[in-house]
Amino acid sequence: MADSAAKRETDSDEPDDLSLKVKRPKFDNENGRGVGAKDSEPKNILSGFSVSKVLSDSAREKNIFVHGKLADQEAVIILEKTPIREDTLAELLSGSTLKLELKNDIYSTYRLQAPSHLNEIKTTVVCPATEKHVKKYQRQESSLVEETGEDYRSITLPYIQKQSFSMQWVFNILEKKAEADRIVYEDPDPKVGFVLLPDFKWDQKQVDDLYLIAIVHPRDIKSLRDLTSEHLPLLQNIFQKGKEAILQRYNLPASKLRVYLHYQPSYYHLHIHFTKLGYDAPGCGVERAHLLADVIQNIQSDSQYYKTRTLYFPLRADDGLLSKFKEAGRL
Ligand code: M7G
Repeated sequence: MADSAAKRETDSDEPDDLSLKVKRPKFDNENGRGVGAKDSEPKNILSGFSVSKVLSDSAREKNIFVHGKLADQEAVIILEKTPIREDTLAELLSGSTLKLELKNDIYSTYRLQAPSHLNEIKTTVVCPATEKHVKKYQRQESSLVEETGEDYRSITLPYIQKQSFSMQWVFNILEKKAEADRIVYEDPDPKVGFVLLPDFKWDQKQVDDLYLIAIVHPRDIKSLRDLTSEHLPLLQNIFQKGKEAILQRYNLPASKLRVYLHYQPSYYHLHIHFTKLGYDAPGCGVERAHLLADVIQNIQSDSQYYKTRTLYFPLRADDGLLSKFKEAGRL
């Protein structure tokens, strides 16, 4: 089993020290479909982006999701301000320019202009984006759906077989055609193996918002609904080795991790989310996240647990699956 990437990068015992050694992310090539990664882009491909609509934004999370066109293709871009890192504080304070805004008694506010390398915006580009991508990022009301095992077979399964997102990016990772240099750990076994790597939501600059995903090697498991006791060795392997690899690489013990599956996921190829406990990761709420530890126990007590149980999950107002539940009189 390959665990070449899962080795300690420093001998320090301090998680924060280790986080500073985490490798920098790299972007894929310009049209977003490429499989290579480069340290720097030769030109700013976003200078030609024309905005059609802001899909959502958040002053608190300091991000914005924008739909538009990039070289005549539909695109979604996500811009997000990144956390201020303790290890850059000294440089930030000494290397910036400071403009006074107001002074009143003991209080003063300033605008601090940081050196450009400390003032980056994490940018994600989806291009060409499908209508489904645009909907995924559009801020919308959600409704909680109640899905019995029978609903899954008669409503959800036929829908996801026709409508789900392309899984090309997943296959590129499994086949080392993309993001190969980002792999933290791999067990190549075709039955119980998986690839563990940083989720593209994580910029890897600090462990505070650590977010990795484990993508399974078997290609026939769509989601939680497919899991039975046959998959226990796979799930236990991911749980055990994923936690070990994260301890080795990021010095973060299992007790600081939230390890879970989404139901419904966006991508119907089984994958497990590893996020840092305390980080309010998108989609970690009880209406969508199922702890891997619970999943394993539930299957141990009943192999058919996830085939038969009623599962609850939120669907956005314009999700086609919600219409199917309405048409079937289930909402
Ligand atoms: P999900 O539960 O299917 O859907 O998780 P969600 O996106 O609604 O949470 C898929 C996970 O894969 C998410 O956490 C995504 O951020 C992540 N992800 C998606 N894509 C397209 C990529 C990618 O190309 N590379 C990496 N590393 N992660 C991705």
